[in-house]
This record gives sequence, C-alpha cells and structure tokens, in this order.
Amino acid sequence: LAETKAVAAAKVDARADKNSLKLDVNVFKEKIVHHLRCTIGTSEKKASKLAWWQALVATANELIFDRLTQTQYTHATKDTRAVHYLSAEFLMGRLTVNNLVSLEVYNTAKSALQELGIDINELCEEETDMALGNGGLGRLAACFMDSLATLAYPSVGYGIHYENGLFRQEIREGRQIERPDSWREYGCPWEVCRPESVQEVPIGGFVETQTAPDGSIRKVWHPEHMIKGVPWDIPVVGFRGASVTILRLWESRPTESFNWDVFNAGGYVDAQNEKAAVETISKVLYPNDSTEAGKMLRLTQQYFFSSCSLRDILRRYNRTHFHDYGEFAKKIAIQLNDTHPVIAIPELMRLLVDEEGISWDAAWEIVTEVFSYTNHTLLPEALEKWPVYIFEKLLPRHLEIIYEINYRFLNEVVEAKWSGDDEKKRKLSIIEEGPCKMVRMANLAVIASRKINGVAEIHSKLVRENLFPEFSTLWPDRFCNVTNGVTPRRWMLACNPGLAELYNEIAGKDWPLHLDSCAALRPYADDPQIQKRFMDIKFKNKVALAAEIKKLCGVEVDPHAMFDVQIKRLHEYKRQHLNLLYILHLYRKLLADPAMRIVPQVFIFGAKAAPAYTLAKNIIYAINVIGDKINNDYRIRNQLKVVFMPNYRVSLAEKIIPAADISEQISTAGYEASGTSNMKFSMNGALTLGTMDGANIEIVAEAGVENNFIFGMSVKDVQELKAKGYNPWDFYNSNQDLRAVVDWLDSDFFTEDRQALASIKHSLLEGGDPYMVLADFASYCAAHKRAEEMYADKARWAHAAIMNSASMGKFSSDRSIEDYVHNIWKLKNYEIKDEI
Ligand code: B1N
Repeated sequence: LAETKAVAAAKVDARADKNSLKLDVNVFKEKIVHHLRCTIGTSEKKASKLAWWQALVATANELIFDRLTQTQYTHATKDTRAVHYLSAEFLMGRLTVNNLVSLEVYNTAKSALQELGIDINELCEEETDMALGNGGLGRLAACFMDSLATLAYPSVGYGIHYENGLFRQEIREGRQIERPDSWREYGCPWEVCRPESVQEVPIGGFVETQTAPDGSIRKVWHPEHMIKGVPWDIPVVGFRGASVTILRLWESRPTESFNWDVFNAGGYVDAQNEKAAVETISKVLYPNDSTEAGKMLRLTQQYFFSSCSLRDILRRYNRTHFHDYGEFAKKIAIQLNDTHPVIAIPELMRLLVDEEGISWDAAWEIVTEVFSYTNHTLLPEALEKWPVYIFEKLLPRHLEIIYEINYRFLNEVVEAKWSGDDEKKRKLSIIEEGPCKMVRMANLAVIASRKINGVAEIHSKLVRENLFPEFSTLWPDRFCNVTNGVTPRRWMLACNPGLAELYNEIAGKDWPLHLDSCAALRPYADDPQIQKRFMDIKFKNKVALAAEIKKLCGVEVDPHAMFDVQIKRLHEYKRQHLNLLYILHLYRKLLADPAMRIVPQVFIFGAKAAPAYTLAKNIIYAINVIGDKINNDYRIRNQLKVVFMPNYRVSLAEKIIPAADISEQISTAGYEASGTSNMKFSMNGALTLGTMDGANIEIVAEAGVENNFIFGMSVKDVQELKAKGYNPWDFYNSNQDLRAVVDWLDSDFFTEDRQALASIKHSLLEGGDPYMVLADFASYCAAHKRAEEMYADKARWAHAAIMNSASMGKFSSDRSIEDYVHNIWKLKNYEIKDEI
C-alpha cells in the first residue's frame, strides 16, 4: 500500500511541480534508494556516482513508462493517424536533465539527492551523450521528437542503433584524433529492447522471372542472406508529460537460421565471421556531415533500417486492418529526413506488390500519398548517388522497381510535358548515365513524394529554383518550406535556468510551450533594472564557462571579455578560417601597436572534422597553434584569447550557448541550408554576427537587423560574382591587411609544420577560394568593429541581447512541427488521459 501511495504521489508530482512539498522529496528519496538497492544491486554506502545516476534514471523511468503506456493505449484505441520520422541520425545528447525537467520533478530530485548528500549536477555529468548523429540534421530530428511528444501528435521516430556514435575527438599537439565512442559500453538505462518486435530483412541474391501458364510474369527475389533487426526503444518525454513517444532504433544481428549450415559443416569459425559481418551493419555512424561516403555498407545501413521500419509500420497497421490497404494512406505518413532513407520508397513498392499482391498502380498510389521528403543541403557532394552495380549486388529487386518507376515517369509524365525533349529526360531521370551508371536518390525522392520541403525560406527557394527547377515546374504544389526550429525545453529551460526564471516572472510559466510569449520581455529592453538582471544572468553563465575552459583547455579567460563563439562541424563553407583570419588581423594590429587598447575578446571554437577531410583538420590545427601563440604572448596583455574546446557535442553546446555574447554564423550565402545553433544562441541572448544565409535571414527579421551584425555578400551577390568570374587574387592584391594575414599562414611564426597552415593559404588562392572567404573579409572585419563598439556601450548591448532573446518565438521546434502537421502530415493530436 505504501508503495502504491508513493507511486500515486510521484504521479501527482509529474503533473505539477510540487517540489516545495517535503513529502514529495521524501517519496523521491525513498525511490532512489529503493532502486539503488533493488534495481542496481548496491547500497548507499558503496554506490559509485554512476550507480546513483542509474538509480535516478530508474526512478524517472517509473513515471515515464507509466505515461508511455497511457499514450500508446490512447492511440491504439482511437486508431490514430501517425507520422513516422525516418532518419539515419538522431543526436539526442543526454536525457537526464531534460526528462526530469519535462516531468517537472527536477527540483524534487535535486532536493532528494541533496538530502542524501549527493549533487545532482555531478550525477548528470556521468551520462554519456547519445551521439547518434553528426550535427544539425541529427539534432533537428531530436528536437522534432521532443516537440512531437510535447504536442502529443501520434508519432514514431525510426533510426539506427549504432554501437558507436560519432567519434570522440581528442586534440594532441593541436591535431584532431578520432577515438571510438562507445556510448552504451555499460548499458544505457533509457533504452528498452523489444524482442517481440524483431524483424527479418532479406539482402543480396538474385531475381528470378517466372512465367505462369497464362503468360503473366512474376518476379521472385531469392536473397542471399537474412538480417535480423532488433528494436531498441527510447521513450521521449513531452513537456509536462503531455505524451511519451518512442524513438525506435534498429540493431542488426545474424538470424538464427542462416549460419547453421556452415556451423554444422564444422565451420564454426566461418560462422562467427558471417556473424561479425552482419553485426557490422549497425556498428558505426558514418562521420560525414554534408558529404557522401558512397560506400556499400552505408547503403546497407540505409536499407536495413528503412526496411525494418516499414515492416514495423505494416505489422502495426495490419493488426487492425488485416491486410486491407484501403486505409493505409489515411493512417500513415512517412517523413524522409534527407535522402538517407529514400530506399524506403522502392522497398514499400516491393512489400506491397511482391509480398502483399497489390497491383503496381494501386501500390504507387499508396506510396505517393504516404511519403514526403525534406532536403537539407544543396551541396552537390552531399546529394546521394549509388552506383548501379552496388544495387545489383545488394538490392537487385529494388533496382528493377526503380527502373520501372523511372520508365513510367519518363514516358508518361515527362513525355506529356516536354514531348521529345531528351535533354529533359536525361536531367530528370533517376538513373544518371555515364561510365558508371548511378541511381540518383534525390530524384527518386521527388518523384515519389507528396511534399518536398527545404528547411528555411531562402533554402526552399533555392531548392525550387536551382536544385529541382524542372520538377518544380512539373509539380509546383509539391514544393514547400518548413523553417527549422529548436526545442526551448532543452535549449533554454534546461540549459539556462537563470534566464528561465526571468521568463517565468515576465512571461508566465508556460513560455516553454508558447515561445511567442517571451515577447513580453521586449518592452523592458531599455529598462535598466531588467537589463542588469539579464546581463547578470549572462555573466554568471560566462563565469561557469570560464571554469570549464580552464578545466578542458587550461586557458584562463576573463568573463568580462566579449565571448565570441563559433561551434559547428568544420567545413569550408562554414568558414571557420574566415574567423581565424580576423583573429590574425586583430593580433597583428596589437603587435604593431602594443599601447593599443581593444575590447577584450575570447574566441571560442568547437568543431569536429570528418576524419578524411584534410583541409578541415588543418584548420583545426591552425586554430590550436595560433591560439597557443596568442594566449601565451604577454605583449597583448590578455586582450585576446583563442580557445578550441575539444570534443564538441550536445552536452558541451548546452554549456557554451548560454554564455555567448557573439554567435558566429558566417557561411557563404547560399550554402547553409538553415543552421539551428543560430536560433539557440539568439534565444539565449547572443547577438548574431553573420551572413544573409539560411535561417539567419529570418532570425534578424524577427530580432531586428540593428540588433545584430550582418555582413558580406548576399546569395544574389555570390551568384553574380561567380557568373562574372571570381578571382581571389584581386582581393588579396588590393587589401594590405588581408594580404598580410594570408601570408602569415605561410610562415614558421606559429609552428614548425608550416605545411599545414600553408595549405589554407593555398586553398584560398591557387585553390580558387571556393567559398569566397577573401571576398567577404573586409566586410567581416567591419562587422566585428561594429560589434566591438556596441559591446563597449553596455546599455545598447543589453537592449540588443534582450531583443534577440525575446523575439525567437518563431524558432521553437513546436512551430516547425505545427507547420509539418498542417501542410504535410495532416495529423490530429489527442489528450492523453491519466488512467487506462
Ligand atoms: O541540416 C541542418 C541545417 O540546419 C544545416 O544548415 C544543414 O547543413 C544540415 C549528409 C547531412 N544538411 N545535410 C546534412 C548530414 C549528414 C550526412 O551524411 C548530409 N546536414 C545538413 C538541419 O536542417
């Protein structure tokens, strides 16, 4: 009875934050101790921090599973329409603080642990990030799961249960080295294995054409192997427990059946080899952001998780619809997160036609109703193309289906619109002709999708006009925009408690659900008291980050200095080297005039480079060695510091973003599809120093250009300069300052290994400066100058910081999800009742 009461009490606690009630803290305390003893099998006396953390998670899971059951019961009894979000990446980060905050038991847990003599912060630091993604695309998927759960839309996320997520980055002598990330080495207490939902997926082999006596043709695939897909479920908790949705990640295992023959023939070792080969499929996340690996294993991963997910969707549908597909498109929406899961299109055709016996036309109607596709990049090197010979080997039946889709498209649709125009057919074909025939996954996605969206206004426009101009002439209504967003629960409430408290007071406690209401702070933007409060919060966050920098980098930084931050994957188009050129420019000025006084500045970087991306790795090396030199140069009197924080990841971002003054968003216009950290920075009161690219455009439209520092060429300028013929030497030769800093890279001032730094200069000149760094340099310096001037004017700065933070309502991922729901998915949400 006591136990039941305790559960009931904790349940109440989950609905409203009753952390002031002594009773609830006691209940929580009892539960943690109970789990420490009975779930983890240790005692208060000898428990490690890890064990305490596990007990804390077990306690949270009691509340979470209860709510999960209620959610699933509601959806099952109402036979709801649901969205299925297929993504090769979900960058979830840590879950503890977020889940406790969403359940509104964070303060209760904190007090309970405090009474047990334990600091909740230390426990939360025990958790390894779930780094099952590279960057923005994967983190977007994670924010979307949070919003789907919060808005209580019926939904499932589907992905891959990578054994190793994105590599851990270490810096040795300034250079990146990659270490494996084993996020669940000792188990992950949030995930639940679901053996009852295991799937089996065929692969390889050949297709047999059977002709029936009546002359009709049947295709029979004889696969070489079967792969078992084991689902691991991670519950995603909506804010205030609105609903709990599932992220289902597939792990590959050998099937029991397939290696027995080898085994019995005495091939025990061979059988183990085959086992290892299959397990390789979900072993590791490809560490490329916005570039393609083109590897057979990557296509196998994509097919494996897409097929498992579709089978799971069909199984659930058929539980209530008994293989009558008449309602399928009414009940199911599938969102393809970039082209990575696009193989799901021919796979669903195959399942419906070959395995369920539906006609081609009926199946195609279903497929084209169900799928939609989100494009995340225009970079040509990121557009997935698979060699036909790889398809023949792995997915021979899918290749036939793709040919059939293509044949019908070219001869019916394209022929009707542009009769006899072979050039159009060549461009729009799913198959790229040439010495190595390729399957173009983006064309397949567009041809089969009901809606195709970009991720910011400008990006969606470029998707229409530059990437798919003919397709958008053909089907103008299919193309739309859904501007990205981020969850204010993680990116404000959980990571910036000081700011959250201010908004609680000014906007009321519901602001994490209605981010627009933060606009209530705007009228106070010039109120000296509120300015002080706001900037005190920022300062406190900077003090905490300074301590972290000292711990991780051994560099002392002054929290009064302007914190200028660029954290994102390392890529030439993101132009970390433009930032570096400005740092060199400042340093040079200081050395030239030792009496000069500038606004003290700390430049903070965090970035992982794809392991094979040599220039990106050289830029990391350059930041480190240049930083080292500057940080130890007494002549500049600590007015300038440069730190590279190793192993940038979600949990580090949560510490850095609340402490930033300047948010560097400096991609060449037209290349950053949206960006999402730009939104997180603004919400937390940083000013954007950036180009008119991606979502920056929409951010400054909300927060005011005058409250940010916009510089550089626009998309139009970039196009025009390219058309005219861009020559980086023109800029190099005509700008003394620029020339000096570029030449400085090709010297032994910073390091013995001058080759590494010289390679950057080389790419900017002989390499043609593909991302027009030199063209934007002067304008970038001018923007920095404006920022430094404004920083010296405390009131003006506070005004701008507040206006940014209070104007980000549009960039809640809740708004993005509502856009998807209304324009694409057409879902209804349901209140999840407390009882089942
Ligand atoms: O997706 C984010 C955007 O905010 C960023 O601007 C965009 O660069 C990012 C292949 C990608 N685009 N493409 C990728 C990732 C992994 C991979 O293997 C491509 N990531 C983005 C969210 O919309």
